[in-house]
Amino acid sequence: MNDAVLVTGGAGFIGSHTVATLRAAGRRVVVLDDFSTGRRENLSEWTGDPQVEVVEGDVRGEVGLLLAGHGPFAAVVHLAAQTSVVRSIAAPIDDLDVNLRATTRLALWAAAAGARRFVFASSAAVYGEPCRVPVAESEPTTPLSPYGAAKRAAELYLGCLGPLHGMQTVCLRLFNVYGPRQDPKSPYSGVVATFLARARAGEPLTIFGDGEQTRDLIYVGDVARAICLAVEAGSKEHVLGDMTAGPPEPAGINIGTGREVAVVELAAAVQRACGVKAEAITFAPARAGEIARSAATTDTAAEMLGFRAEVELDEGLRRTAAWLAEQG
Ligand code: UD2
Repeated sequence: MNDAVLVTGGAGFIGSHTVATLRAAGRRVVVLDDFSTGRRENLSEWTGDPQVEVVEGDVRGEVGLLLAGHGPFAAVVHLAAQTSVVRSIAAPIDDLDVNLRATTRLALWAAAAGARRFVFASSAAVYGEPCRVPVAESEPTTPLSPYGAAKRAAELYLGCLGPLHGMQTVCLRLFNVYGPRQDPKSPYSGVVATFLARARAGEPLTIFGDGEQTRDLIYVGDVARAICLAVEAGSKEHVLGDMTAGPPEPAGINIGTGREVAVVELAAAVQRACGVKAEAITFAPARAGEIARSAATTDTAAEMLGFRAEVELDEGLRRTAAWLAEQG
């Protein structure tokens, strides 16, 4: 049997797009998801596909028992996470349990189970307020939240566990991901999902602060492609530095577009995508702990993975708005 790729959090927003990309590459996929935020509908496309197996379970649980009989696994893509910065501040120990402890346990299990590669969803949050924008991977990491600190600590754990246990580890520092299947209703929703849902409902968009703060907004399909490249790199003539000899340098790879978009600019683009009026914007006080600017350098991803983002913001917004329209 074709060795599988395990995708934790595979029923989630980024996870389900990752399953699609891996299936398109001919991979057998095993999804592990506890369905706390993931949705079965996100996987409905593969109902009856024998190459996609879905296991319900928590990554903090006995993963070896949960996945018995589903291997062998060529690689693990670890996306199951506590994804909210705000929640990590309110409940740092819970964040630590999921984002660091479960990640470390999963990596140890994966190595023992014979997986050759472990791809981890890290975050731009490891940088805190970047010294320079666009921020390069070699810049200092000074996370401002337990979320960012746990992601950075997980990178460090993977960086030493990989060579110790003969498994290649790749940490992808995801910037602001948006696209279809991102939940617009949660209080922790990303700005794009929130803006699109409000614009479609004819409600004003609320900008926190003056709206001059910037983010690097990357379409989820591009992120799923980067993840798939990280799984395949090296096995298909991709150049992945000296990954066969040890962990890649630097410890994480930025996954962004390199384009800095101000929140005011995004609001205007969302209104264009939904055909609503520009004056429907209100301003509210800036959020606490907000960073001013964020954008990725993209050369490391290009060199190590052969990855560059392709979907322009207007096109990504159009696709996301179309998906929201289908949801009714
Ligand atoms: C993102 C990630 C977070 C972490 C962090 C790293 C999301 C949802 N969150 O947080 O997980 O990786 O980056 O730095 O991707 N905004 C408004 N109005 C709204 C909602 C948001 O003005 O209704 C602004 C917000 O103040 C911020 C920007 O939009 O300046 C982006 O906010 P966000 O919550 O989408 O993401 P961010 O960058 O805080």
